[in-house]
Amino acid sequence: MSFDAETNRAYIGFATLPEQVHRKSVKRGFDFTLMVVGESGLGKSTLVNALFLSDLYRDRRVPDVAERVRRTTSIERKVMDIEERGVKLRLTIVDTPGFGDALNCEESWLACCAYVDEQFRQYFTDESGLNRRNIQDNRVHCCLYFIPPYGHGLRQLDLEFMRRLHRKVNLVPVIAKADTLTAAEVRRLKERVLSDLEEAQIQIYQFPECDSDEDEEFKQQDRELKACVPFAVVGASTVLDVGGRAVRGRSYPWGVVEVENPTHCDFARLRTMLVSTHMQDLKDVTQDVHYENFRAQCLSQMSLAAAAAAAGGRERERSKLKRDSALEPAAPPGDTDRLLQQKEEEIRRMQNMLTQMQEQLKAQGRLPSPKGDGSRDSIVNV
Ligand SMILES: Nc1nc2c(ncn2[C@@H]2O[C@H](COP(=O)(O)OP(=O)(O)OP(=O)(O)O)[C@@H](O)[C@H]2O)c(=O)[nH]1
Ligand SMILES: [Mg+2]
Repeated sequence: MSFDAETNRAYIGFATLPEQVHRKSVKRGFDFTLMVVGESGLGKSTLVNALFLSDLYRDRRVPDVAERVRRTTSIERKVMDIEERGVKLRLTIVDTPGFGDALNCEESWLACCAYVDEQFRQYFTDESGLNRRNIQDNRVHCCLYFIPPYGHGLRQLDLEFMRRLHRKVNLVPVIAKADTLTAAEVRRLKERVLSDLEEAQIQIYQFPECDSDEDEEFKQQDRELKACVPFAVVGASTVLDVGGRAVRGRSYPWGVVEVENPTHCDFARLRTMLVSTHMQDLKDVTQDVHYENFRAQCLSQMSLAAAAAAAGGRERERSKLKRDSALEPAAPPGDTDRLLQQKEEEIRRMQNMLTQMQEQLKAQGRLPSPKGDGSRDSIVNV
């Protein structure tokens, strides 16, 4: 036990627990998986590059029209290790080029759904295995769904995708290429998207309630964040010189749209949410809600399968018994006949003996009366 001179009190030392956890987590590093889904050309890759200051899609080849008509949604996984002030983050980006490209895009969601499930299944298998300590978590922690800016709300394709995935993954809808809309149009589209989601009963990622003891600045930031869902974003891969400042943006004849300027679009808020404030909550919800759902389903399927197997086993046992008993009469016919013959032989011999005895008694004049005593009856009954 030590003595704290500042507070003049004895202390045990567990106040350093947060530092221990911090040190351990930093040493281990963090992982996060982000999935980006949306029609081709909506700016998914450009946004990812801008979000993580990377150039992940350098050697990308844009498929021609004929190829895109036949195309099905493919899944492209890229992993990058980033480090910032000694903190390591292993970021996995799951891109879905080809989503909604094909002429018949009814089942565009299938590949994404299968991917999300597969990661859950892998985690479930690893967790039940021997090497539980070094599990690689590839579960999708967040899915950015890109809504086109030119429609009037959500289309059937958008609704279908979200309906299939909202119980599996944290959905964060974003309005793509918001620079193509006026401020009023952005507002209208956001309202429309929210009402479409509510009508379709689709549950997007809910930000956790802000603690009442948080400071006012944090609460204000939290309110602003919640108010701008779905995030209207602009992506750009070029860095421009604006009044001596280097900014990532898009240059138009009438001016520059600055990607990170919060008065131009919600890009900066989205990045703050994803990276600085809610990354851990997105992971927690994935673990506690979505993965738990998957795990519960798996376990109930497994117990159903076990019950069916046990019932099948009992049934098999019963029919085997039936089969065996049905087989019994057909047992070697020679044996049964021989047994019957032996019995008949014995009875006949005893009857002969009885007849002889009766004749002897008759000859001696000592035959009992017809009502007789028990002994006779008992002889006849043999
Ligand atoms: N106006 C505008 N154009 C953008 C924006 N973001 C990207 N673009 C442009 O849109 C085109 C397609 O961008 P990508 O990022 O390749 O689109 P994608 O969604 O990854 O497309 P696929 O990989 O085919 O699914 C490029 O020419 C980008 O420069 C944006 O916010 N506004
Ligand atoms: Mg792309």
